[in-house]
Amino acid sequence: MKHSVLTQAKLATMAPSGAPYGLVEDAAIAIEDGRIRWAGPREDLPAKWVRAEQTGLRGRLVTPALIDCHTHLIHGGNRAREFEMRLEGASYAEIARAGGGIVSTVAATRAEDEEALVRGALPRLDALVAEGVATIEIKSGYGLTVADELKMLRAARGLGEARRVRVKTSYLAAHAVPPEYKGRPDAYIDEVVLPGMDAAHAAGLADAVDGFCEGIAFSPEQMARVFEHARALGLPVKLHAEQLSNLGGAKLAASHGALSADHLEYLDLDGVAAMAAAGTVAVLLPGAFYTLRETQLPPVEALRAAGVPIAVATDCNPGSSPLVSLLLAMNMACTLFRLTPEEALAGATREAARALGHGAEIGTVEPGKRAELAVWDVEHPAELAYRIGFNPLHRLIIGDAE
Ligand code: DI6
Ligand code: FE
Repeated sequence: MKHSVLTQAKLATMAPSGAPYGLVEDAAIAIEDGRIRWAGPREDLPAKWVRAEQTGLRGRLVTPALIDCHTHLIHGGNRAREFEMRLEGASYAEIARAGGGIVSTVAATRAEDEEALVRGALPRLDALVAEGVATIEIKSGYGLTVADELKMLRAARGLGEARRVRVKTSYLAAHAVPPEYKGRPDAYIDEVVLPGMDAAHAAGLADAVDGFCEGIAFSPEQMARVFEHARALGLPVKLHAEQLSNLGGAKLAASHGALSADHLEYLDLDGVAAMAAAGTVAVLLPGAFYTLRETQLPPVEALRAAGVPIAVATDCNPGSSPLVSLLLAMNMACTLFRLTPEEALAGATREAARALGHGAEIGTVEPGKRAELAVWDVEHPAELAYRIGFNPLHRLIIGDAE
């Protein structure tokens, strides 16, 4: 049995204990067989752990390892040219209608094989892991044929094998209508999205099903068909909703018991209430808000008042959020959306775990959960969201302290 004890830690458990951040000033954490067995004030450490091998952390801050619960990490090419076009005045929707946007990344992604996709994504994954990320969600959605969507999902799984990181995949064939189905979105759903979902599910490649509900993508009626199919397979759903306009996507997602509804700048009170009732997590993506120079703010105060859990993620993608830093996403969530630093850290740990349907296993430092911890060279947890472009990670501990 492998066991060890971390001591001299300042511990932010992020468990809802009443204390801000669940903070314990002089803490000890006992780890056995990859799980947290005990965490609390050092002076209360049970006798059975006192004799175990101890690692002193010299007062460093320990938090749950970070979780990036919404990324498009796997993709071919980049969209720096589109960045230039936006600076010349074109809007995201105009570029999409002109055949740029998501569809241009589709061409680049179709052109790469699985190995090239993994190779291209590894530096991005490494940047996130270097900041303390131990779990990452990765979507398909740039293949848009059955074979290319499966290729993306296999590449995502490949990343999880290449690094010590947990990858949760989302099948996002309902991301855009590919050029060969232009004007025929329902045929695309029937001929690609639904059969591809069956194939991804049969191969164990999809942990959830996602979609983009928007004027430039799929209507609520179309997404409902996709969700019904997912639920018949027993797959949880989530949705890109209310990013550019309000089509009632969050409400639709909530009515299907969605794990999360993401973006949400145009969410209305009806949608907030539906999410609260369903326990659907609001995933805020300030990197896309920033990149698109959006001015409509997500209704954070209403989400809070309704008790909707709020997560924060990078949305790392080549178009609307070329952001490869979860710490910076946390900072932006505070400065742009007025989250507190505590909410931002909860959003990248506890609530991100819930958004992935994994809240029982990860996201807080509590007995029974996986021992996945980030150790930081900071004095207070508010520092994690406070600095811009600085990485204070000391080390990531996954499993038994090594
Ligand atoms: N909303 C987004 O922000 C990403 N996908 C989506 O549905 C953007 C994807 C892209 O622009 O490539
Ligand atoms: Fe996204």
